[in-house]
Amino acid sequence: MDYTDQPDVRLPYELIGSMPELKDNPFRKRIAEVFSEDGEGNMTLDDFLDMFSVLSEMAPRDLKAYYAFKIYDFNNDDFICKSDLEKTLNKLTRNELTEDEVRMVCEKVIDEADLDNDGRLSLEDFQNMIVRAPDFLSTFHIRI
Ligand SMILES: [Ca+2]
Ligand SMILES: [Ca+2]
Repeated sequence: MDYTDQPDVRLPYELIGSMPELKDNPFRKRIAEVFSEDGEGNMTLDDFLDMFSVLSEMAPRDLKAYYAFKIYDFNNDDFICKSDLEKTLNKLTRNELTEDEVRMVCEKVIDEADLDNDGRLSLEDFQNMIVRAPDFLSTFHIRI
């Protein structure tokens, strides 16, 4: 693929989501949305390169944490609230947990990570959680 003469060409999500690096990732659609300029998963070449540099093993943890936060913030309101967490968990576990189990885990996560007690996770809460639990990002399959 040579896009050098056509910098505005976008790679459609259908193509991105079916790449071997992403096709088994339950967050592929969200990942593509977060990194695409149009927010719908269709990527310019720049979007595409950004995505791969963040997902690579070389990317600094803070950068990964920042994008993980955006990926889990499904409704894009800059907080991870209970419903975002429930969606995240359901995807991670491929819907193998019961509703009660999901609710319990979400409550526990918010309980432990919500440092300013507003019932939801800001980027700062989330980053603190990752510092305390460095396995978090790999457990949560953000590595590709
Ligand atoms: Ca949110
Ligand atoms: Ca909070």
